[in-house]
Amino acid sequence: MANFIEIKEATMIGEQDRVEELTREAIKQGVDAEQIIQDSFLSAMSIVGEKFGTGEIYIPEMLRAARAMKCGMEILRPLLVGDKAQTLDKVVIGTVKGDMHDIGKNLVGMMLEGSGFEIIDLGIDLPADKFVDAVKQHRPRFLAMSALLTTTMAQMKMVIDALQEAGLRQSVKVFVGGAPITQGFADEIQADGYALNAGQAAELMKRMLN
Ligand code: B1M
Repeated sequence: MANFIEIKEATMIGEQDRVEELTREAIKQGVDAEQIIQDSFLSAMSIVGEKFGTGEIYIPEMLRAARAMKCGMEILRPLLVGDKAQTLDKVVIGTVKGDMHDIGKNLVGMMLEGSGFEIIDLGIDLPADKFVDAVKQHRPRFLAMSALLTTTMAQMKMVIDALQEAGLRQSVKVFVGGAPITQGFADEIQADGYALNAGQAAELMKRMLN
């Protein structure tokens, strides 16, 4: 039986080697990758976020936990991404300007890739023109933006406006997501879609293709 609690605790305290070892063990035991993400990694990040919020831990600890989760996620990547038997369409994805958070964005990218999409990951801290250039260059069906800070979510609207100005708004479906983002906010900035989590993003985009 996989020890979700042990993986969670090792992630919280940022023990990368232990996280890798336990994640490999869990895979060998045939545990579902998405269950490890849900019950260990996301649960760890949620506690880390709470502890940061109450001043119990500081940025270095939060960063260590994030790095440990990333290591574990890399081990799970092949299981999430699969063998890419079919390619559905292109998705350009990135985290908006001023925002360095990329774990959620990476997870969304992996789930989309696993669902058959071709992912063009632009990275983090992206000004609007980088998104616009990528849409011009790659002509994707979807543009997915991630923001984790209440101070950076407004950047999403700036990207949508910049797409409009460049005459590209109608050529791409804009999806937004991230912890502070809501359906209401997505409607307000006239995004085409909002997803609460990575699984939902993949489902919604697949549905929109039909
Ligand atoms: Co930051 N941080 N952080 N942080 N951090 C939060 C977000 C925070 C809530 C913590 C807290 O105070 N409790 C808080 C934001 C408060 C707010 O704005 N209201 C916060 C803060 C304040 C900060 C700093 C400002 C701290 C400081 O410097 N004083 C700073 C900002 C740096 C910057 O970006 N400019 C900062 C820095 C960092 C680290 C660098 C240390 C690190 C990030 C490392 C990294 O990403 N490489 C970090 C971390 C790890 C967190 C927490 C603990 C965890 C975030 C995470 O990775 N979660 C976070 C607390 C929390 O979220 N509970 C916190 C796991 C991830 C899988 O979930 O990203 O939400 P998430 O993604 C989800 C969904 O949101 C959705 O799908 C994913 C799951 O399936 N989703 C999408 C995400 N993007 C999507 C895009 C889509 C669709 C769905 O497109 C269509």
